[in-house]
Amino acid sequence: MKNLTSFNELPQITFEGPKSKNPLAFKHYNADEVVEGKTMKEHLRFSVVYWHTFRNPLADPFGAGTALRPWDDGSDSLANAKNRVQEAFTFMQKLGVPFYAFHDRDVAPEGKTLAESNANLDAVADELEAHQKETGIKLLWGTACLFTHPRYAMGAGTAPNADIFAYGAAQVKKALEVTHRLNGEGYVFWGGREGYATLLNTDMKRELDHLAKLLHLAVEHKKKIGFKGPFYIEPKPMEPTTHQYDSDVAACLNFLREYDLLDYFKLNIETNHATLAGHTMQHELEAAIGADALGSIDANMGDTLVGWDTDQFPTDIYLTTQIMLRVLKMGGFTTGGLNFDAKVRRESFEPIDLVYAHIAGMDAFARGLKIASEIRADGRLEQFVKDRYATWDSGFGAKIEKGEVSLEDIEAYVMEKGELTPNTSGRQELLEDIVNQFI
Ligand code: XUL
Ligand code: CO
Repeated sequence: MKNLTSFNELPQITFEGPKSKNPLAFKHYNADEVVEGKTMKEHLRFSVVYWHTFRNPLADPFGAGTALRPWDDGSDSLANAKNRVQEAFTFMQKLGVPFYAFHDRDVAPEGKTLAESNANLDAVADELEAHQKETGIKLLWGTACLFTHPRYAMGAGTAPNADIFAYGAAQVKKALEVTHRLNGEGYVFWGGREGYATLLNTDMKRELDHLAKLLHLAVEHKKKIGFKGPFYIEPKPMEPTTHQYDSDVAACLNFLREYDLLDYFKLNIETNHATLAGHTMQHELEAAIGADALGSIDANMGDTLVGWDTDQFPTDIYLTTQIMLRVLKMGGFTTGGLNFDAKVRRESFEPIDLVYAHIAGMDAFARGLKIASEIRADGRLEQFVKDRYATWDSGFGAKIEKGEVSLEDIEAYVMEKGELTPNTSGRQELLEDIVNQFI
């Protein structure tokens, strides 16, 4: 499939099973296969991102873009933007992906004024709406790009200049309305430049107050226009800022709680952002699930040897297994999904690489789902964790949990019990071996 000029030339990508050697077939993702009572399609809710897949030229800080995209004339014209919609939907259809996601400026060109940008967005939204109707493909979430244009060099919601804040807020208004019009299941806030480069020039408290103000304004507007989907905050600790305020799940939850926003927001958690924050993806998912705030996932992975957001396609089976264990544990996605916020390598510059990359990610998650489900059916891991906390299930532990004892009662209990030693092993190595049995 070299020299592909349009995704129209592709065959429909179908499931051929693990033995297939056809690079244009799924080996594990079988959309209609039922796992734990739902089809794979319903569990995984895959989504293609407009920005990396259709707008990223594959440049890096040391070199120009390499991507060959024969359907794209490289111009910022409205006609080119509309033409791209056609290719994007053909691509998603051939892969059988049910959702997509976009920033306002990915789909439509920025105009000379906000009015012009809004008109461009409306014109492309007409195309998107028509293609959604025709194909049944849905919008997982929309968002406003508040980080590319030079006006946002110092942030939008946290800009030191009130007029820039206002511009950003106006852009959010429009992006939210277009997301609503296209029946988006959710709406994302990723604060790429909502942070600082140096504290020497920054009033942190004031900036945080402003960020919360922007989010409250958006909540008010969402109610006004009747948008029912959740808002998501997407944590990331840095890049492009030195410090991003939404640095990890715990920081986001604290911010949302402090500013009374928790009722309206869940989290959109991205693997490579978790690792940049010094956490595993599992950690971030657990932190969000514990607060009933896991909304959606930006599915990608980083490179352990490279210290930036490499946004690679998630092909690591251990990772996808760990993610799917958590998604199953929380009872599955509702409005969220697995959104491939991932880009092909600069070396993978042909159109067909976009197809291979998505097949790789979808197969890796299909395996993760099946493995996670087997681990759950086996039950040993879950039982181990349950047993580890058994002393809280009855007796004095249960009384502490229920709040029935004071520190005085506890002291008396300990005096009577006498000295203690750890009496259960953590068994990490055994547990890792159990996981390996399924992978
Ligand atoms: C950047 C990133 C964004 C958000 C949407 O690292 O992940 O693409 O997902 O703005
Ligand atoms: Co993302």
